[in-house]
Amino acid sequence: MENQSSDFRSGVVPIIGRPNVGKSTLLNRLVGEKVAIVSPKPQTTWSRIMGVKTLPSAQILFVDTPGIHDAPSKLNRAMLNAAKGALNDADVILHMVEAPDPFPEGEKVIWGLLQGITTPIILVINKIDLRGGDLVPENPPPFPYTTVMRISALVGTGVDLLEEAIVALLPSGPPYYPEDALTDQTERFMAREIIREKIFLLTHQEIPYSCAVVVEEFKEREDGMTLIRAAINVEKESQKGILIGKGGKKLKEIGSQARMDLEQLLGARVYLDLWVKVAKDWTKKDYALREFGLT
Ligand SMILES: Nc1nc2c(ncn2[C@@H]2O[C@H](COP(=O)(O)OP(=O)(O)OP(=O)(O)O)[C@@H](O)[C@H]2O)c(=O)[nH]1
Ligand SMILES: [Mg+2]
Repeated sequence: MENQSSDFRSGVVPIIGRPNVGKSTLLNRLVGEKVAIVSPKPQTTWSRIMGVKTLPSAQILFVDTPGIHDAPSKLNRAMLNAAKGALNDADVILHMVEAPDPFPEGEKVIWGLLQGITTPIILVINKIDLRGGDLVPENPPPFPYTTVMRISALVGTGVDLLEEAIVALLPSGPPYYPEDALTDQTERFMAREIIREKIFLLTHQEIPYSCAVVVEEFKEREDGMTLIRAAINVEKESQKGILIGKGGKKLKEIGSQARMDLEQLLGARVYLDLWVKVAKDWTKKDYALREFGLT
């Protein structure tokens, strides 16, 4: 490979943190493309998502993870395992917190996970664009970080400096992926995620957390159109009604917004067929989590 030389650096860099602190926003900003879905609701990300950044002298494999918090449900446990799993084989870890209150009570869970890990850990204080975000916390973080960086993933402030700090900590090594690679996700997986994002943006309360999207068919037709058929599994009949909406309006809106994003992603016209079915109490069943690709 062209940029392979003895001083090339490469490594795996997971981004962990509580829900909603801006991990997926940072991943997209670093990679320069939208590879992870983002919403104002906590627990948007349910699985690990890799984003590849290739620089002239380094390749960084960022790994976005589900937000870490203490909750007993099976789905949350699966999400926690996905986040924990990303810490294995990491070369540098980013622990993201948010300004203006970077160290709430919930942060203890994460410090517990990081205890004893010898990999360099960067504390990334995000959202410094918010009111009060420029204030430096009075007490130093109660954890021995390698370094502390302050950024706004949304605006871009400090992101270049963060990238430099990461590269400086990476080991020497060849690139893992071709230089134009952005992610290791399949188009099928990205289709699932895009549909989930629209559900997170357009529905409320427990609905987004009760929807498991399964892409059942993904086919490029001879006329150049891509046919995508996906089932949205909800936990109970009443949620089905809410998701479909009056006269099918809500589901249509989800479908049309998802279709627009999919067409942009695939560079092709998309026929998106969404249907809703009830998989009773799926969030409580191990086999359902497995079947829906969440464990
Ligand atoms: N003001 C401001 N908002 C931000 C910033 N970064 C992210 N956000 C917003 O914070 C919300 C959550 O962002 P996400 O990137 O989905 O957060 P996350 O940590 O991936 O969340 P989970 O996947 O739920 O764990 C979204 O509304 C973002 O637009 C930032 O730097 N400044
Ligand atoms: Mg996320």
